[in-house]
Amino acid sequence: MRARELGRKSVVVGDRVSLVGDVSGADGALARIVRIVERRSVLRRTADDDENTAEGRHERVVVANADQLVIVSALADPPPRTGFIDRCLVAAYDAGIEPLLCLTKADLAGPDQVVGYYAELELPYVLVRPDSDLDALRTLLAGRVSVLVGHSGVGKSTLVNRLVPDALRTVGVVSAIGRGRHTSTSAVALRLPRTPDADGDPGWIVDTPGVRSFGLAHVSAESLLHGFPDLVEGTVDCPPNCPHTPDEADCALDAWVATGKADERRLASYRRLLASRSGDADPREPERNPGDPLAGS
Ligand SMILES: Nc1nc2c(ncn2[C@@H]2O[C@H](COP(=O)(O)OP(=O)(O)O)[C@@H](O)[C@H]2O)c(=O)[nH]1
Ligand SMILES: [Mg+2]
Repeated sequence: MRARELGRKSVVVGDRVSLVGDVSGADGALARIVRIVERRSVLRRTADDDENTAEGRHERVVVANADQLVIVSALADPPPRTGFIDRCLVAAYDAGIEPLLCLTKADLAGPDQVVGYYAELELPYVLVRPDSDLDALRTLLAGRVSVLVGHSGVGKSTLVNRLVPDALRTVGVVSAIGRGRHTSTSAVALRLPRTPDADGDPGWIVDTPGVRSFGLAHVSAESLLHGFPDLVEGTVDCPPNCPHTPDEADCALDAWVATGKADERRLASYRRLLASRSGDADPREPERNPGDPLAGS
């Protein structure tokens, strides 16, 4: 239980805490959380993008002390949404944790389209198919705390069950619109099992079934840009306090993509996120970029 002196400060998954009381771990043992150790990283989200709404102002910490954000995206069924991935990259940068793209259902479609979109970034990725061994992924997870995020239906629970056979995460059914069934909502940390051929700490994964996406109302425009490292250098020639919006005639980003320094779809995606934060984006499909399979359909 939480000590009264912690007040309303909440303990989240990943927190390191000090305990007082019976720390034997035996059935019925009672200990009190008296201190939350300073967090090394904080992954946050707001319910909405717009900080002018009540939802947008409601910011919460999802996971503390994570090292890596594993963005799980299917290559098909449901199709990948680069808008969602871009949004996760911003959240990872804001949290100070490293992104890893995990592309599932590689048996159904190839990765070229998605990987090509991120060609200018040093974004590590792994491919997962039902019959693939998970060695490459396990290596990237070893020794760290990794948070898994992804839309439902992408195969996240299937993956967690393969990584941690005791986890017993419920595997859902992908319906026609590509959404699986939601069965639980709170984040849970799972210790990865030791493998015979690897020594050292296999790491932890944190499954976040309730997190469908990251609202970014708490992220400043400047931090938002850092989720797009391929665009950062392009802003050097912008006028002071350039908002980087499409109607800003002197924004240097248009020339940056026109001369091939970055993919124009990335600039469009950045501007869509900027717009969603000020509340004037199309709210229907905020995570779909033109060029994504099924975009606009
Ligand atoms: N073809 C294919 N199907 C997969 C793969 N991984 C998961 N699935 C299927 O996708 C559906 C949704 O999986 P689930 O793990 O519940 O997704 P979650 O909602 O992200 O947790 C299930 O029918 C899985 O059997 C994969 O690599 N390839
Ligand atoms: Mg699931």
